[in-house]
Amino acid sequence: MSIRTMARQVLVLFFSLVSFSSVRAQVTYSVPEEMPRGSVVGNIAQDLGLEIKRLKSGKARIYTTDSAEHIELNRDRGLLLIKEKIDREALCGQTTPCAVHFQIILENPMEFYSVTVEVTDINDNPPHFKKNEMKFKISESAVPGVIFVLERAVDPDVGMNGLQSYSLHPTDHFTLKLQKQADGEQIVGMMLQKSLDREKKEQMTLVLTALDGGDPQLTGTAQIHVTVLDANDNAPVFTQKVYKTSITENTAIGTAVIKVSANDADEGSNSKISYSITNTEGVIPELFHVSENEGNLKVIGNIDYEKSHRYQILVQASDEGGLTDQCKIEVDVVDRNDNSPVINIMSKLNMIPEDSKPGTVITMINVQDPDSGENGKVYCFDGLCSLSSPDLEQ
Ligand SMILES: [Ca+2]
Ligand SMILES: [Ca+2]
Ligand SMILES: [Ca+2]
Ligand SMILES: [Ca+2]
Repeated sequence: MSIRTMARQVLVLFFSLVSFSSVRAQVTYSVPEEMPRGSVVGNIAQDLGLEIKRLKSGKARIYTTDSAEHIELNRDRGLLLIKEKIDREALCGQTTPCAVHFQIILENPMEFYSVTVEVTDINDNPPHFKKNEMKFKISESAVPGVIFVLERAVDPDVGMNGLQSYSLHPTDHFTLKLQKQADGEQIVGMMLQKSLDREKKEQMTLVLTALDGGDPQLTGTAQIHVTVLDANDNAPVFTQKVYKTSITENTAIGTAVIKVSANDADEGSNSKISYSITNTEGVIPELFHVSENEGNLKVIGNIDYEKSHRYQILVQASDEGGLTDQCKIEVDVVDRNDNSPVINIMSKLNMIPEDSKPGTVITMINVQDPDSGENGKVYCFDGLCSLSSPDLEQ
């Protein structure tokens, strides 16, 4: 006879005999989950007031409709014992209280007793996160107060052994934010409390800890990796506010004069710098050009000392987000001896009387040289104005 057929017959007998068999008592026991096989649940003979010989003669046995048999009856000792280790979480999940119900059946005469074994929870599960790593990419321009939802932890235990609280570390930029929903579920979030700065810290790792209330307390952790995305919050900065250099006049077109340089603490296009001359008036744009990408200043026109001794060039550095800085290049022009003296006869006598005395002025001449310094000094010599200057000697 199969066990199933036997069970069905016993059940039929219950219904037919229930009217004249008697339920003497109802017994309840309480055991913690995870007790090892053979552990004593209770002295059923004593608690039901039955002698061991009655258990034997009545062929006392357990009847349960549950296919899993967690408890067994030891007739010789009159004890209920753990047959299979009971996992409260597998048996009842989050339902409380958790109990196993069965009957003890005896024959001659027929009797049955209801037994309830309540299974109490032990803290045998730490809270855990399904994914123990969470990744966020957050712009450094994110405004404090914004909340990022985190993954919740799960603890299959119940009551105080279940999930109780969370903690988040470090808290220099983010703080933990817990919000209870209408349905009782909790939303776990981290709130930005202090602005991020990619230029100071691009990556950060926080640890979210979930705690239960068991004794001892168990915990589970997840790592939160935050990548701070760049915003264009830094303007370019020139390495010098004023650059000074000099060139000789008539410098060949295309000659490099000086290189200016600016830095930008941002990244990517937020730090890509282009240079340009901002003087709009005067001759500067016709004489000088700065290369957009490198900041090289070159001569593109004729530099003439006699027109200007010094040029002040304003150069702007802009990043692609439109932030700028400005510097000044002071270019002194060094004179070259590029002008010969010019002699102009201001007045002269066409005829000289033969008795003219030595020292008589016969011609007034004007000698000019536009060069400066030594290059502009003119020397005149006697002997029909054989003029000489450093120019003429060259
Ligand atoms: Ca737990
Ligand atoms: Ca448990
Ligand atoms: Ca920038
Ligand atoms: Ca930035």
